Amino acid sequence: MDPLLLRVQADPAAALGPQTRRHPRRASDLRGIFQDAGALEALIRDGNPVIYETFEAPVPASEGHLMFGMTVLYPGRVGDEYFMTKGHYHERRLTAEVYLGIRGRGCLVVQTEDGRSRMLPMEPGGVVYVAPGWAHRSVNTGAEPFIFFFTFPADAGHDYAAVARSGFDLLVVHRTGAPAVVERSR
Ligand code: S6P
Ligand code: ZN
Repeated sequence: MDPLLLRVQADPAAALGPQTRRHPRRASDLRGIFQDAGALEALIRDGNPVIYETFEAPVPASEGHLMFGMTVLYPGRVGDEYFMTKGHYHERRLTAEVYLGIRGRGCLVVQTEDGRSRMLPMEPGGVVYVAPGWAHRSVNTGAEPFIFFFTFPADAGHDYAAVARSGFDLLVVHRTGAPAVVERSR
């Protein structure tokens, strides 16, 4: 393919051009990730909103390429947990990823298969390096859409099943008017 020249801005579809691939995730796609299953079902009955959408550049998912794009994670909560992405490991575990905050506020929750976890706050201009082997999930802790840029080896693949089995140990919840990080009770 030819080189691409794009502008990172708060409107991902415009920034990434007409070939952008958009992947919306609705509340009904997120069963099993929030602690309060009843609150999620209520949200599904109440219009089943898009919780986040990913916009990917038209890059082949093959060796040598870097996939890149932007995620827009809308504000809101399910019970006391902020809206968040499903989260995944890369299928090829030894592949990394870079996130750059563009708009809004949030964080990345990351975790390894041997049980280490961290919460990394993100704001516009902040860069997070997700090292190889760390599962990652983003969380919108603010009142406006949280938009970030990402790039990773295009053939990394996504393993959602491992995260679905173990969950993340850290939860980002709304407590007395502000975000707080708590350990999930088992
Ligand atoms: C891909 C990268 C992001 C996420 C997106 C949605 O490696 O980490 O593009 O795909 O933020 O999250 P998820 O967990 O539903 O793929
Ligand atoms: Zn990833």
